[in-house]
Amino acid sequence: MVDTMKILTAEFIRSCVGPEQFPNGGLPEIAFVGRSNVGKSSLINSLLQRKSLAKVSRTPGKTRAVNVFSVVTGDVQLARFMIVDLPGYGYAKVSKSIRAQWGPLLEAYLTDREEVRIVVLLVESRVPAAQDRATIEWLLSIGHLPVVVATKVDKLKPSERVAGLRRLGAELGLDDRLPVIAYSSTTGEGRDRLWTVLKERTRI
Ligand SMILES: Nc1nc2c(ncn2[C@@H]2O[C@H](COP(=O)(O)OP(=O)(O)OP(=O)(O)O)[C@@H](O)[C@H]2O)c(=O)[nH]1
Ligand SMILES: [Mg+2]
Repeated sequence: MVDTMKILTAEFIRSCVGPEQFPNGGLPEIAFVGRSNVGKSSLINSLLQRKSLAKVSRTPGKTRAVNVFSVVTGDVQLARFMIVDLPGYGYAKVSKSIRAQWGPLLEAYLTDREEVRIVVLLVESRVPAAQDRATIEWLLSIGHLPVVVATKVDKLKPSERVAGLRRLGAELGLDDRLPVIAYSSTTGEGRDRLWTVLKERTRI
């Protein structure tokens, strides 16, 4: 059966530049992390089937705050929740002062909030960053088993796909607990699979 998620409403709530601005509604939160330009905002739009809810940019470092969206779906398990678009890490061209500001914000968000139910880590299919592996280790160390998504799979040639995704898993040090979900925001590939995994993870 195709597990298509019906999105009833998806709204931008707030752009937080400090922990005091994080929402306090107590709803479960699904956080999206990954390096700058990996495709986080595009994937959120694709998942929610909204064209430009989250701002997409060719310039890495576009999302500099913690952007929160509220979502209502037609699904009983995952009916109301928040989607959180986190600033991308590891982009050298952004000024030091801005990086010094968002690093602690990202850390405060991921370590201190009980509402964070699932962390989705995005890595680029063709170019995993050295930092991605360190991020996985850090997330595990603070108690989050991330859902790992390989973005922009439309850029892989069909002939490179299987080997490419396998190599990616190996480079990231992943095992059976952490399968990689191949995703393309351009074609919508992986959308149903990712929703299925998110629903499984929130079922307690
Ligand atoms: N071909 C292809 N391009 C993509 C895909 N997803 C995103 N892109 C492109 O990658 C660039 C960055 O996308 P964003 O969604 O803004 O990336 P981000 O991770 O939110 O970036 P920051 O906010 O800077 O951290 C844009 O030019 C997108 O059009 C995809 O699935 N396929
Ligand atoms: Mg973004």
